[in-house]
Amino acid sequence: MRTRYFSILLLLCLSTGLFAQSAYQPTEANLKAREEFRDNKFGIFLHWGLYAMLATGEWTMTNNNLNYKEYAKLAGGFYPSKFDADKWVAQIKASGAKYICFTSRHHEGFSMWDTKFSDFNVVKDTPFARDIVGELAAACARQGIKLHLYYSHADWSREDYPRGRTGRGTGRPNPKGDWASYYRFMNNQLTELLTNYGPIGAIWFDGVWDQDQNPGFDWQLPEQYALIHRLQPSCLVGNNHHHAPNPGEDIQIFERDLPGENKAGYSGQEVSQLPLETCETMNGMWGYKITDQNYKSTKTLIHYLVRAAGKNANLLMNIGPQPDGNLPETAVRRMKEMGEWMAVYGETIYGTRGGLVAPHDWGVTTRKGDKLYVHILNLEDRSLFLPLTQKVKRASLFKDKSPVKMTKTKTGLLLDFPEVPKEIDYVVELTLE
Ligand code: H79
Repeated sequence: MRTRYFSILLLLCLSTGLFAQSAYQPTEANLKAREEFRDNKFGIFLHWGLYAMLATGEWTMTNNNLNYKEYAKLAGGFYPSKFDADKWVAQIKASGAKYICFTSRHHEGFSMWDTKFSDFNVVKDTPFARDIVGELAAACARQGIKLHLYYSHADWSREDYPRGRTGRGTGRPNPKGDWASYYRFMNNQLTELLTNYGPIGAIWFDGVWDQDQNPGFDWQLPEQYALIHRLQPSCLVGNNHHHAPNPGEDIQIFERDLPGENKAGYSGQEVSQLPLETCETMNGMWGYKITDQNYKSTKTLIHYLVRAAGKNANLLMNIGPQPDGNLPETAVRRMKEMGEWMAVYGETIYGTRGGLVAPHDWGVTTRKGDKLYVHILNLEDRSLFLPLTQKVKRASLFKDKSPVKMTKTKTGLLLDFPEVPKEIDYVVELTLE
């Protein structure tokens, strides 16, 4: 009996010891990068790979059960003659975005950089033979914008990737795969990405959900995250697994919903204290879809950005570049218009944190220093009551600093406007005591 207790005790000590050893402590550099990430507020997501050529989105391979050997032949025709990384970066910067998140390798398994660890890549396997991640990284560095890299955990082309919920009809033999080989492959690739392309702002994982129904499957994430942090301590790790964050992750990602909302169905998870980011498509698809011209209006896009900021989250807005290498014209126009708005109102977004008043249908608040910005997005009245108990020194219209009438009540503050707010975002600036 005694020996049994002893061994249980020993086991407990061992396991807590192991746990303590692997517990993630973000470095100073990482914590600083997290705050910069929060300050940046707005990024542009780019989904680009061979799927652009099929022009039906990035899930075509699995949705149409395309054979992986046939699919690989697309590479031989990949020649995006108009691709100009500097032009992309300039067009993206015009939106006011402070970072770009680029798909280095999506679920199709094609690598968009010069990788030694798979020939199924843009340099070795296409007539284009240019390192797209490399050109983009150089352009980002030249123009002073951060580069984040999306990296898929799931892979529909590799024979060593264990079969998951998706990509089941792509003809790969051996459903079991070879996990050790695949894990090594991913870590080798991540090492390349974090060694050869300068500072990478974040690694943005996606696809863990593919093994959700394989009981006991272990992605060995802590070691992979530790590798990333060892190579670049300030590189933020995010994972779009649709669950609450795991140890080792630096940001929490939401897909197609603002934190705390779950209209799309991927976001029932709790909202953590980590920096938050929500990604959304500018039309309806991530990868280029030729029939989808249903772009959100500039007003809707700005509202999404403002509502994200009000919830203390960043917006990562997606564009699917065309197979010819250009960004779609409508997307470029939307970015320009967002940028024109940000040039005026950026002060009320960048560097702010979610404000003191909870988000409402009428809008949100953001806060920076002694300023509380009231973003009125949807109001049919000439007045607005804020349940705000902090003392307010002054209320003015952000755009021209003209005074806004305010009346203190027992439970808050009543603002009166000369007219019903009609603008995209009617911003009232409150100066707090
Ligand atoms: O890269 C973009 C998309 O290709 C990828 N993530 C964004 C950023 C993505 N596409 N769809 N989804 C994610 C939704 C995932 C749906 C899921 Fe499922 C529901 C994953 C698990 C449950 C689909 C249905 C896959 C398995 C069942």
